[in-house]
Amino acid sequence: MEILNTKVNLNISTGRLTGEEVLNSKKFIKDLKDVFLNEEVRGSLAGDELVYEVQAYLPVEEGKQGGLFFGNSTVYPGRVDNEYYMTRGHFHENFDTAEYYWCVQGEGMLILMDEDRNIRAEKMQQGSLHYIPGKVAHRVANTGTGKLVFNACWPSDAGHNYKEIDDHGFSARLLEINGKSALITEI
Ligand code: PAN
Ligand code: ZN
Repeated sequence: MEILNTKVNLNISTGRLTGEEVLNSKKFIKDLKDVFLNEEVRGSLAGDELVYEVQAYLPVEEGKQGGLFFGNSTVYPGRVDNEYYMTRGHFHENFDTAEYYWCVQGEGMLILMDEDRNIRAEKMQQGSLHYIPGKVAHRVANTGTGKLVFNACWPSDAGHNYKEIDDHGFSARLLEINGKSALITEI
């Protein structure tokens, strides 16, 4: 019997993945054109400011049925005008595929929008577990002062449909109003 070390390791305190097969991607202010409500303010911010980064472990080919992918996302604290730094958000390409998110560190909000554009949000804090059903778009905003870290697990045939959100956005935005976060229907 062969006993092997795993190729990838997860630091369960920090949520960070290590290993040669881990993919890394970063989203800077300059990459997020038209994502935030105030595009003028976004354009005036330093383009190389990091908004979020994602580590991913894809042990099987993307699109393959039956596999699972694992991710670690970090959303940095900050705002564009009064809108919190957040992920672009997406539906899954394979529409009816679900996903788990769980929060490792920080404070934030998971914004969920169903196919009829109904919105709800779930508070994220260390240990919060979020089941994202199929057919539901998902986006994460950092409402805290430190980084927000969450891990995720999703099916390898889920895929990402960003176009729908690029074209129509979410029907509500998480804004800071009088020092408090509020989910505001598109203004
Ligand atoms: C996550 C997200 C990650 C970044 O791994 O892809 O948090 O968000 P965007 O993909 O919306 O930029 C996930 O939901 N995977 O399916
Ligand atoms: Zn997803």
